[in-house]
Amino acid sequence: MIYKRQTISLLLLISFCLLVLPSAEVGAGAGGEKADRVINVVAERFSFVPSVIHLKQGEVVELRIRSLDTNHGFRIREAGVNVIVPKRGRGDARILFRAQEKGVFPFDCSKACGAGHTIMRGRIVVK
Ligand SMILES: [Cu+2]
Repeated sequence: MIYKRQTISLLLLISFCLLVLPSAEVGAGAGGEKADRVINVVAERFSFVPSVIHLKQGEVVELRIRSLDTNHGFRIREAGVNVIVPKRGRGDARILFRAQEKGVFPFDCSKACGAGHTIMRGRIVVK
């Protein structure tokens, strides 16, 4: 019975790691890769500032997105990124973005935040 209990504890620990580690990777340069620079982005109904982010191909940047009001979302469909930006005073959302290819990568708010939610968008331009 003791053996069984230990097995269950181990399974719980593994589940915990599986659940927690992938989200930690979204954070500040975790997972081994370091950002070349940090770009602060402010979210507020119904815009992101800056709304256009210019990057050089090959750059790795950490986007730190913080809200001045309610919860927002920050989604870059092409990069498979979709995070919640916590409401004012609750910290920020951090993502590592690798500018591997040239192009325009639109981002938008993915969390319904009011009447202008659908116009809350911007783009990353990689040259
Ligand atoms: Cu929104």
